[in-house]
Amino acid sequence: MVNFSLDGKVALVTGAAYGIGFAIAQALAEAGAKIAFNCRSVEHLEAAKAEYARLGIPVRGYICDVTKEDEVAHMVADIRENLGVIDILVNNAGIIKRIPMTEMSVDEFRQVIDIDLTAAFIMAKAVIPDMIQKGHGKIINVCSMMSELGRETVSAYAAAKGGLKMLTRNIASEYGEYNIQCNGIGPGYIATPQTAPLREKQADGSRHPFDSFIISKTPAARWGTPEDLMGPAVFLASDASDFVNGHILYVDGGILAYIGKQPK
Ligand code: NAP
Ligand code: GCO
Repeated sequence: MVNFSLDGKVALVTGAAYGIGFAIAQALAEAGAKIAFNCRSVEHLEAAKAEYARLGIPVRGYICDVTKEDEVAHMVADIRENLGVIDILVNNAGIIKRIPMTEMSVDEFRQVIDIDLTAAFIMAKAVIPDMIQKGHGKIINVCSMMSELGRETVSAYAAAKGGLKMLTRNIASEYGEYNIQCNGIGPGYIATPQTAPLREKQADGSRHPFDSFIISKTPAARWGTPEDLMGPAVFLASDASDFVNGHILYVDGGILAYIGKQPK
């Protein structure tokens, strides 16, 4: 019998106050896991706790910046003490800066690399020793179309998400023998606050040109929703994926398979 159940598992989803992280945390909870999550703003934390409560999902929420090793160590220790050893880590927290590369400061570039790539290293490093001791573990890194593709203005983000794909493969390579699976989810274009500026209506009420562009690039002919990531996340967190390691599961409505619409 295929086992998708997460009963008795402890999951930490970073940046799960809203957007993709929230949906993934909800899915893991519905599959039986105990949930911990973090974000940086108290306002986001409180709003998220209320939303999880409304859905009947018990959570432990933390104010923790994933780029700060001491804050991460404190959070991981608190989860171990109050919920148990983390079985499932989802590195979801991330930001984007859309700035042409020649106008981007080194500090801005470094901030994106710090949150979108270095933090996944910090988080994984904090949980792997316990996973080795326990004899299993699942790490899911939230990658991107930009793990494979480039476009104008997102140099730092693409560099970080490309790096995250390789960090994923390296964790799988280095810790697979300890029954730790590290895989990526590569969302396509998903309607969340991060992509809201790309979907803003024009003054005349028409669609943003980037919005129309994405619809035409996506065989499914729509933006993804955070809910589209729920099934893939449960699969990669469960025993059903125990021989899947170092894989990036793209959940993109077909974007990466598609050459694009031919001109009329
Ligand atoms: P979002 O709506 O902007 O949510 C980001 C979450 O991360 C928030 O909860 C935010 O809360 C938290 N966060 C940001 N920086 C943090 C930090 N340093 N420490 C802790 N928490 C932090 O983003 P999203 O669209 O749901 O994206 C989630 C992930 O999926 C990101 O890694 C993103 O790059 C990736 N992704 C998104 C799309 C898409 O189309 N939306 C596609 C592919 C991949 P606070 O602000 O309170 O910290
Ligand atoms: C952008 C977008 C993307 C998406 C996503 C694609 O400006 O191109 O924000 O990078 O958020 O990561 O998979």
